[in-house]
Amino acid sequence: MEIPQLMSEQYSQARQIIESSNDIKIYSHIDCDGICSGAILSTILDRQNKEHEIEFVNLDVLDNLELDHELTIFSDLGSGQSVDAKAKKGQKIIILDHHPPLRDLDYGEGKDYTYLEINPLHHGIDGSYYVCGGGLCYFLSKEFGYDDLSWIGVLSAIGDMQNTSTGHFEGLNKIIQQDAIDGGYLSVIENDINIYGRNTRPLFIALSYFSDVKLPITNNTNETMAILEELGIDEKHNRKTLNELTMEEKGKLYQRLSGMISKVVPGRYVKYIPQLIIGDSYTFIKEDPNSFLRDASEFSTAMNACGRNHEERIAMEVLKGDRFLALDELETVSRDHRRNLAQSIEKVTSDENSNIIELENLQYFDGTGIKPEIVGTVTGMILGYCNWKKPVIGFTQTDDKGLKISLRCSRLLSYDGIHFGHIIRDIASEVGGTGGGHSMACGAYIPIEKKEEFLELFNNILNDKLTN
Ligand SMILES: [Mn+2]
Repeated sequence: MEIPQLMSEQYSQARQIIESSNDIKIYSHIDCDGICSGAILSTILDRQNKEHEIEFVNLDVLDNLELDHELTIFSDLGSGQSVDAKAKKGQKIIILDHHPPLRDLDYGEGKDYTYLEINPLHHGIDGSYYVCGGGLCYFLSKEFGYDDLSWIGVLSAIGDMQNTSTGHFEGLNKIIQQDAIDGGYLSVIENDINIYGRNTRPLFIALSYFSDVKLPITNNTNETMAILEELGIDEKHNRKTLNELTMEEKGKLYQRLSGMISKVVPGRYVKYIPQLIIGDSYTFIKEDPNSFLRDASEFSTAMNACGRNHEERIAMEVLKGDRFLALDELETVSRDHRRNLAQSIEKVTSDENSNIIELENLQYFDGTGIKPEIVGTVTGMILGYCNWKKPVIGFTQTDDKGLKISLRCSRLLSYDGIHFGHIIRDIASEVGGTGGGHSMACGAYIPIEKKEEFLELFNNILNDKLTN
């Protein structure tokens, strides 16, 4: 895939708009993709000697926003919000977003302010798999000649889970990946074993988190240690990590894992087993070999930890190159975040029978007291304690009127064609809320009194959709 002609013309317009502006504000999203987007834009403006402000925000602050700057840039958000409702004559707006756009490509024509929206969906490119916010910002940096930011584009796509359905990058993401490889920033091992924590987590622990299917090793480090010993991979239990394994050892591990999985999954899922274990791995080769920044997945987790704890600036400074003060702060945020998650999980799982409630087609838990920002991550980790054949839903209160809902499910359900992001969007709007997201990781906000109705609708809509 190449950048379509019209889109590359938009990039050269974006460059001209930036070059002709001096008073600039950036709004970007609070997740890994949004933080990467902000870091790329901020780096471009630094190098152009352009004063700028940057703010990381949730989507809900964007409608009817007061625009106080000559140029306002929106990244990883903006396409789905009416960000120009209060645009004044002569002001300029650039949007770089991959979410479904509300407005057409020619929307800016005939306005008394400048409106430029770069969205892959306007050019027939899927924004879930082929390019995300950080990637769109990278192509802008490339327009300025700053190819060295390619690795941040790769990181954003990992954070945005653009590779989850195939285990590889495709479309425009493939161009970014190649730029990062050519620039000497990235090494990719194709069809590697793909278990989270490759660089810093001992393999016997990493394997125990396997939760797409309930296996003997799930949440059981005695079992993972026994298997690694039996396979001759980690006989002395010296906390080997996945990236220390030889190809031969990885081969043995693959055989064992796929054997275990094929024993427990229904026949229709067997063809998806390789996708659960295999995927390309991404190493940032300029990072310290022992650092969590070295593996793209672990790096993106740290970015998200900052987003969840409103410390986006720390994450951005690390991306912009600060590997001293900001990196120390990043480690502290990550550590506190992990402790917070562990405590929340302990609370939900301590009395398993009463806290996780199983319905015919789904299971849920009341996560009251868990911060709304982390309930999604917690829900994902709870999956390992649940029936993997059904999605798991976690609830927590946002205030006295609202509930935040998060849903996570086994990748097998999404490979099988269920898109929970679409389902949750429809059901949330049916009960007067909003929702959406990825096929296997999504969420919603609903009025607190609609909880029972939401669960009932959700349970019913899944009739005949799941293999129980
Ligand atoms: Mn995004």
